[in-house]
Amino acid sequence: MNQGIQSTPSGDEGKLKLAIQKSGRLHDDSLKLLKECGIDISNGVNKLKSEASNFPLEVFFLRDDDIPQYVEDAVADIGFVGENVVYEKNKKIDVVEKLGFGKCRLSIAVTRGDVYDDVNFLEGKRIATSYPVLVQNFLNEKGINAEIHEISGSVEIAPGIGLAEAICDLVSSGSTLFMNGLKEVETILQSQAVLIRNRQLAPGQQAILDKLLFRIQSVKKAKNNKYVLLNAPNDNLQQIISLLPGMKSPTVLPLAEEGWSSVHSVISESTFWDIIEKLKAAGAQGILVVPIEKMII
Ligand code: PRT
Ligand code: ZN
Repeated sequence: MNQGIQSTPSGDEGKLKLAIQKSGRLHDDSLKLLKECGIDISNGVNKLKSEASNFPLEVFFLRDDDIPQYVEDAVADIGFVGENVVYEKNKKIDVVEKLGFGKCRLSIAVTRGDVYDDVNFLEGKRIATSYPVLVQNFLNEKGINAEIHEISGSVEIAPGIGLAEAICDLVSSGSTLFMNGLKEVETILQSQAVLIRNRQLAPGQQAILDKLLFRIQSVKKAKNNKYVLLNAPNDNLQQIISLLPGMKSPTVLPLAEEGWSSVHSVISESTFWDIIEKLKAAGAQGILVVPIEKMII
């Protein structure tokens, strides 16, 4: 539904219009990401739109389901929205960047007592979902015929009230399925929030998007890395340095105490514990691990 926002096809080349969720699971993280990118947005309750005070960005607050259409129609130039919504709506827009929040999966679940060996269980069954397009694609891929019942909310109660034998819904912790006596049997999509864009941005708007993307990527890199400071005995310095790749190579400074050095470096979250254990084994002491706010490479 158009909530009174008018499309401006000619656009304002000096400004980018971003659509984010008005309220719900993606709202706070969308604003947090903008803040981490150094962009100040005043977020009044019941506000339809807001302007950044220090970046050429106008933010529209919308229902997540409407964001792909608004971006296709150029009412908004870009949007932050879940991949589940993007692929269900299938609009003519481009996905530009994964944003690292709103992570969940779209899964098929059946009653816990059912014996589910494989996807053939679903043949001839009724599946309740708010994602009919994605479920139909999945069934086609697997060569299964099943009846899809589209419902807009509380999908998890469908088997209990005799509406369907299976459901397909978003899952994060799994507790909603558990509380409703269901078990997850197939994951059809892994999803997170992504940045989408209109396919015909003016050059000025593309330049603003590039700036925003540069900031988003710096924030994401920083989150995936830690700054490490440690004391190393000079005897083992080479071994310790070889464990620490750093952005170029680690910084090594002499300590006041003879025979010791201070080593500084950046390590990635994914290899963090593995490397820390090896550093300890190599004689590193006083290891400090510090979060990084931004990382510009
Ligand atoms: O009003 P509007 O239409 O904007 O909001 P909405 O009610 O459609 O969406 P909202 O705020 O619930 O979710 C927005 C987006 O958050 C989704 O489109 C997903 O991209 C993402 N997301 C991440 C989730 C979840 N995790 C999630 N767990 N969206 C919904 N859920 C629901 C799920 O539907 C189920 O009811 O949470 C329940 C399951 O959670 P667990 O933790 O019990 O497994
Ligand atoms: Zn929605």
